[in-house]
Amino acid sequence: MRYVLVADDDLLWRMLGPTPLGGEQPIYVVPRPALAARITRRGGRALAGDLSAERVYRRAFVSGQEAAVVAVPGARRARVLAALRKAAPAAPVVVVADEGDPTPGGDVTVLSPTVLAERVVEPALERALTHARVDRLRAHFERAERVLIMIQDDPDPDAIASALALKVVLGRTRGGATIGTFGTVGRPENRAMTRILDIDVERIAPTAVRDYDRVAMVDAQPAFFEEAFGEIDLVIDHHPAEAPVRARLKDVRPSYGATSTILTEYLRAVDVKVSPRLATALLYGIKADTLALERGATRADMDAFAFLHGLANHGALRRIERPELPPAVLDLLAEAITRRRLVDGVLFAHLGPMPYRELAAQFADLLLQVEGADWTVVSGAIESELHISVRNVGHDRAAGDVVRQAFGDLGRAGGHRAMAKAVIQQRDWPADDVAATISARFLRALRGGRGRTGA
Ligand SMILES: [Mn+2]
Repeated sequence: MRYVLVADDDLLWRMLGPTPLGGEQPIYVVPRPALAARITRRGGRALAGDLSAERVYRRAFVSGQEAAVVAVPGARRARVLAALRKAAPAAPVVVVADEGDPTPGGDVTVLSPTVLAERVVEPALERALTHARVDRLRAHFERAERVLIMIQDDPDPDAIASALALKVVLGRTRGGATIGTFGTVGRPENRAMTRILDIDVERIAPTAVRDYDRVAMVDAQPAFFEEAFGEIDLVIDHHPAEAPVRARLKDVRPSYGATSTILTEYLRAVDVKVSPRLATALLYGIKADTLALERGATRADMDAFAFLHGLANHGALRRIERPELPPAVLDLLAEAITRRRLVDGVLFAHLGPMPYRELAAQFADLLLQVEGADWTVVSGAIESELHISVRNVGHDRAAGDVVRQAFGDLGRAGGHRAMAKAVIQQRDWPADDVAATISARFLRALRGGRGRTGA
């Protein structure tokens, strides 16, 4: 589609230049031959003629279906539109007009200069600012031999993806920088992510931090760690700052739904090629942190999401999001299903000893598909701890509140609206019949009882 750009000065030419629009170079229609000559000299296409006469438009429109943009001020605009319409009655027309201008009437779309600035000038400015920011951080990390990119203790997809993206932004692919955590990647989806996308997350000791020349932190801030950090080199995060962020360079944007969105903007601003592997990681990071754009996602998150969606490997993403159950746990699941109890819409299942700590959460997700189960409460023991995972399908009581009320006096308990968990030391557990005690306490809390007295 070719565009016909009608203006009585060089405003449109200055803004848009000779760059193709809609796949073809646009043609400028201007009143002064000198301006048309200047546009042609600079590589554009232009026609000069009386903008209020039909003739110039007969030359500009070839098919009559070209889209026209008209940027001519108020008084002369009506005559310009009338002449244009005679030559190309079917052409879609966009008029650039001030908010106060009289409506041009007829079959045209009006675009205010403010909107033009918001859609064209602001994104370009933001991109330029981001470009400058990336240049600064590249310069800061350029000479470092050993670079550490720290993420939280139980790294989530947003953190893992952001760390991988920062490596790419800094031009330090495999081996050039360590993605480090003091903890381990726990949840099965997150383990699947690192395995399927081949991302190395290294467990490091707090004392090892000083072995690195440069330390960056993504999706977290130094104050979030129990271990003391001195001033580090870089923090990129979307959590609100709880304490002044001690870093030479920092980019903290609490309005963003995911740190992956910030890194996606970095990659786009400097035109780094985003591989399917990196796009998949970042897309999953944004999905996980915003519950697929349903929670706390902004315009920026949606833009990044749309950009990454076109580049990601969706087969890999499906395999990550539906983690496989190791065959060894199927017997456990079979037993749990046999011993399940469904009471007032709450499905209880106790696994007994379980092979890894995320299994209770995995089964709680799975069993929520059972008809009639508005809640699932799945428990299991590992090492010295009892883990209780709770899910609901949407309820007027938040899962986190109910779990805190039911088990808060015994150990760590809490969570969000739809998912929560409690972790209790077995020695603090008040009774022998674990399954019966869990259901009694949970139901009492759910029905509004205080759940504080022992079993
Ligand atoms: Mn995050």
